[in-house]
Amino acid sequence: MNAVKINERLTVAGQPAIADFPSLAAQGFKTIINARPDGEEAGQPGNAQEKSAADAGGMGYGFIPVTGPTITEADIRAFQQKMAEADGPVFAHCKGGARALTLYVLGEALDARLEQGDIEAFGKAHGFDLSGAARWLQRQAAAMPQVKAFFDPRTWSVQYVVADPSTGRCAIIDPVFDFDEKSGATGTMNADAILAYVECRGLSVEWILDTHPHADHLSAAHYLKRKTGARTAIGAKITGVQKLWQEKYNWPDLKTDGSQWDRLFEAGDRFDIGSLEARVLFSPGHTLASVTYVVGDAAFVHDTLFMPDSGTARADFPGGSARELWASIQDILALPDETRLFTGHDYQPGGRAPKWESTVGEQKRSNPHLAGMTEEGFISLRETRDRTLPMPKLILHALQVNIRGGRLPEPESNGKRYLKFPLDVLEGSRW
Ligand SMILES: N[C@@H](CCC(=O)N[C@@H](CS)C(=O)NCC(=O)O)C(=O)O
Ligand SMILES: [Fe+2]
Repeated sequence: MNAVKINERLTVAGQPAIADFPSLAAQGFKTIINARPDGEEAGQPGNAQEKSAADAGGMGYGFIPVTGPTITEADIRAFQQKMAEADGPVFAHCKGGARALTLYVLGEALDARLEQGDIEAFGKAHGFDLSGAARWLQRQAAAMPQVKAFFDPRTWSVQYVVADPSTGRCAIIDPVFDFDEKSGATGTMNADAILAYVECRGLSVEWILDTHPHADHLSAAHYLKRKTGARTAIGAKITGVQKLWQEKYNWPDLKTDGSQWDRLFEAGDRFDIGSLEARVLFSPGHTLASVTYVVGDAAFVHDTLFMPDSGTARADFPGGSARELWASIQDILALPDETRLFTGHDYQPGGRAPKWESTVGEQKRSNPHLAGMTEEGFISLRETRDRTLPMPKLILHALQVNIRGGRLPEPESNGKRYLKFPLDVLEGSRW
């Protein structure tokens, strides 16, 4: 058995024989960690025998069976935990020692005590090949989605491209279709800027996602689908919003089955962006169809939380609810503290430069609508503020386009398109 002392707390080694255990105890080892799955080779003592031999020697014992390519962060944290619990030096082994040392160095790298670039040299200095550990960290870095934001100052909206660096596949989230309500002109400046970025980065668009039917801008989902061929999607509760507005616009022919999108997401649904897995949380409150997209360590929360200095989204649109918004926000805050949160609007309080990225931890600490807040306190604050807010200037323009997946009304006989405005059907006038 080849045993190498790494430091005062850790020795890594190849497979010890059961007969070696009393001498390991005599040398002062307090815990044995076995990183080998049972049955790797004939004659291997295995978990049960090692555990009883460690017990007999008065040593602690941990069984963290791994193979090089399938190590997960849970294995690394379990190894750290066993080391932390030991009240003296630890003897960790696998078949030859490399996996045991890999578990250790990956923990050191994740906690920033060891540089990724120094790992292989560290291994060599101790006689081990740690190239697998270096590859593990590269894969882990690649699993973090790359997020590019596009801020639209006309509507204070933030649009995103979220990309998988390892495959170059991406999703576009909440793209804006430009509209000048004074002249009735439409434009694709925002959407084209996104397309130019996608092209320049050599990305391929897999999804065009909306977090909810926006009330303050037109969605560019349909335009981008025509340009890229990517699939469109939104939360499944969009059908409820379609029914609500079908009545307000008096549109008996409107299809209210969500068939204007390629996919309707249910709560908990998962989908892929290249090799990244995305999942869907229902986040009703601002609208009844709102969802959050969680991709790796990033969550696209749109109109739930804004930046910590800006509070939360309003909850007074048809189908909105301050109580539901509170519950949705709690689900978002239950994500790990370091989760990157990307909001859908920034209203630049005090004229500060636009910002859109925060973390769960920051929101918990410093969003005045949340820190130290009770559910009832939040509801009362939200409803009081909402009573002062005028309707967004584009709500009647936007909804009739957005409940049809971003499609403009069909042209009339003269080839021109016309919007429709219901009078006296929407509450919330502020004279
Ligand atoms: N002045 C903007 C207001 C837009 C608005 O109401 N934004 C919603 C999100 S779609 C919101 O939550 N606003 C929160 C607030 O104004 O406090 C407009 O007319 O477009
Ligand atoms: Fe919104």
